[in-house]
Amino acid sequence: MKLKQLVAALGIALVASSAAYAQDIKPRLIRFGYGLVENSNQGRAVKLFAEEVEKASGGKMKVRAIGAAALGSDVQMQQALIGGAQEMMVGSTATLVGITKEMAIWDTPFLFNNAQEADVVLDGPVGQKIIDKLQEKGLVGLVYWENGFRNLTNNKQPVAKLEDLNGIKLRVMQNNVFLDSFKSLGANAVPLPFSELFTALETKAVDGQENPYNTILSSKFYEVQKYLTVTNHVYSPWIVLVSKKWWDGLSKDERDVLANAAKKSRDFERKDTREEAAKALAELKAKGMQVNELSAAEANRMRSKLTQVNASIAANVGQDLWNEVQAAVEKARAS
Ligand code: TF8
Repeated sequence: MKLKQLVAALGIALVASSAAYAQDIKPRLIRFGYGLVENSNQGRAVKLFAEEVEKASGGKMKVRAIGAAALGSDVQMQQALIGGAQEMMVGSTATLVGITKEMAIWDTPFLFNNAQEADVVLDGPVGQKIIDKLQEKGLVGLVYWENGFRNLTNNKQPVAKLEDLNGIKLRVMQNNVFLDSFKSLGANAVPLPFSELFTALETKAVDGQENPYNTILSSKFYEVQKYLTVTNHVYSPWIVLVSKKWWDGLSKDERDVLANAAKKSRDFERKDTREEAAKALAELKAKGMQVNELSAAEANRMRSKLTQVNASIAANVGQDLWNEVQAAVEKARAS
């Protein structure tokens, strides 16, 4: 090798190694917990997130995805993140209300008319403002995913009118808005973690529950629930969370890897969820569920009962934030 070539080769080697060093990334193991099964919209998106993180970090950051609530219910995992015993999770915003009261805004019945409105508001400034509130509680929120529009199932009778809910023992998420909403509909609302729901339905400890079609399908609720009523009573987001204790020890590059992978997972998850939801109702019927739609009159009666909780949500999250969200929804609706 001539001297000139040697110098050139050395130069290339130097540039290459400094590029690797420019990325300040250490070997990291990320325990990422979630509540649904692996073969669900949630599980598929966690898998994509894990792949993106590994790719972008040159294999240094490894995500160990742990589904089916094997690390605990949403509430238990949130506490593990706050304490620093677990790095990441995805779960419902509804179960965060006890930690960050502003999250209750996403429990507002009929807040969004469609998923596009939800995307614009959740990804916009007010969605970010609510995510930022988590920091003082020891959590970092990265992105919202779609859980989806919730629908009612039960094992007692078809719910065609408001009165049909009387006395139905209905599992709700561990959250006062959901508790109050379904009590005001006349149901006997029982808060339970999702991880206990299938067994509670199977053993008839509760008669019914409410969740998006995707979850009714992936969690096999059709095996233990006969009737499905199309109510679309609320749009539930999921939120991807990081332990702030752990996050604070990461480099800027490591944080960027997570934030970018989270955005990719969000786009993938929403598309996947919507495609699945579009087919899920037919599948649930094929599995034997009896599906009914509410008449316009009954839907309105339910709607007016459910929206009675709006004033208390506004009082809890603060009137200013409530107004800001309403304005953002109106803007999204008009665009
Ligand atoms: C519920 C939620 C659940 C989520 C999931 C376990 O009914 O809709 O789907 O919390 O992350 O609890």
